[in-house]
Amino acid sequence: MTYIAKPRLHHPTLQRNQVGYTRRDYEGAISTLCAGCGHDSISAAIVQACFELDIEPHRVAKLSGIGCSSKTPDYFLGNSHGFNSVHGRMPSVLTGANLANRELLYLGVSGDGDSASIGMGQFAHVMRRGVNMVYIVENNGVYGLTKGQFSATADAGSKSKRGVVNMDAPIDMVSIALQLGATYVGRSFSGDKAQLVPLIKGAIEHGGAAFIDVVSPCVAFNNHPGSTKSYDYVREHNEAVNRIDFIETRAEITTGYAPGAVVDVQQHDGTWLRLRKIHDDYDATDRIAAMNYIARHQARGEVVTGLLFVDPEPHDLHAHLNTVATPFNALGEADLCPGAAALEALNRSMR
Ligand SMILES: Cc1ncc(C[n+]2csc(CCOP(=O)(O)OP(=O)(O)O)c2C)c(N)n1
Ligand code: SF4
Ligand SMILES: [Mg+2]
Repeated sequence: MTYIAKPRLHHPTLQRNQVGYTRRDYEGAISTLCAGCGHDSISAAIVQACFELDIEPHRVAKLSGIGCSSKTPDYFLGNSHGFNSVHGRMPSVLTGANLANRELLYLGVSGDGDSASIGMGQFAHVMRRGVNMVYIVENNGVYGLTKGQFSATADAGSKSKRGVVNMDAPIDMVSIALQLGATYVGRSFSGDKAQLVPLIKGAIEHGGAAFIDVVSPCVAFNNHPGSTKSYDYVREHNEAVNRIDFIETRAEITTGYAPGAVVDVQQHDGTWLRLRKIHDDYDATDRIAAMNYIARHQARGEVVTGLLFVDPEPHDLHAHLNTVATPFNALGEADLCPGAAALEALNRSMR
């Protein structure tokens, strides 16, 4: 319950990271979600990724919409900035915050209802504009918070808990993100922390629009036979194309893999993504091939996971708009008010 405060005491020998924080410093309030909800595992993966990357919590801004998934930023990174926006409108609030201050790490957390139903338009534009962020959709195929209606990601033919069959075609968030130009696209499963944590770490270091679709079963409304977003279905149909290791410097890269078994991709900030191939024919740097591969396997009912696409040289919105690097709150009066002559020149140029 949220009114029960989490004890702040912790064991004095708890491991600290390079910036002096323990894992506890990245946690938030006690979760009020249902026991076993996939969303809580995603929160734990975010905590672990930020702890391991030595991120200072005050450098992070968490943004969300409305839903059980959108409540989760209360349960991690309790010392970071946070804004719980309106249903489906997180992307525009995140875009505005990012434009005002590019020095924070923007973490957007949303649900399949929040992003693929009411927020589809906003989702599309934040991806195509290349906003520098980590955008996570906690995808359970239903509106969990409002008691289990099908969302737009529910597969056609899948059944609700009451036996109703969904007849509408599903929206595949990963395919849409790829088509819209996202430069880092992954899919994972809340039950696979070994895959999810490095995917989040790679996304944090990416420097462009990074999107991760995480299948996250809703134990209250969509975890029964007939659901394609249940723990059992995803375990049985999970087709991982690669395993990603996040490596901070080249010096840490060790070999020992057969030639062709791994691909090392350097991101623009100097970090490395090591992709251990599971499917030889999968190339995570080829956008069109990735879209084809995902569509073919999806038609067979498989859930393709892993790092599905990465462009190691992303361009973000600030580069497109040629914005000033200094955060707005650090600009002085002279920068913000260039004077009457400058205004007159600007007005003249528009006549
Ligand atoms: C404008 C508006 N319309 C509808 C709602 C009702 N509503 C709240 S959460 C939600 C769906 C949430 O689904 P999802 O984003 O998938 O989150 P989940 O609870 O499944 O994690 C809806 C329809 C609302 N809060 N605001
Ligand atoms: S209703 Fe579903 S999505 Fe919401 S907390 Fe419970 S299990 Fe999670
Ligand atoms: Mg949902």
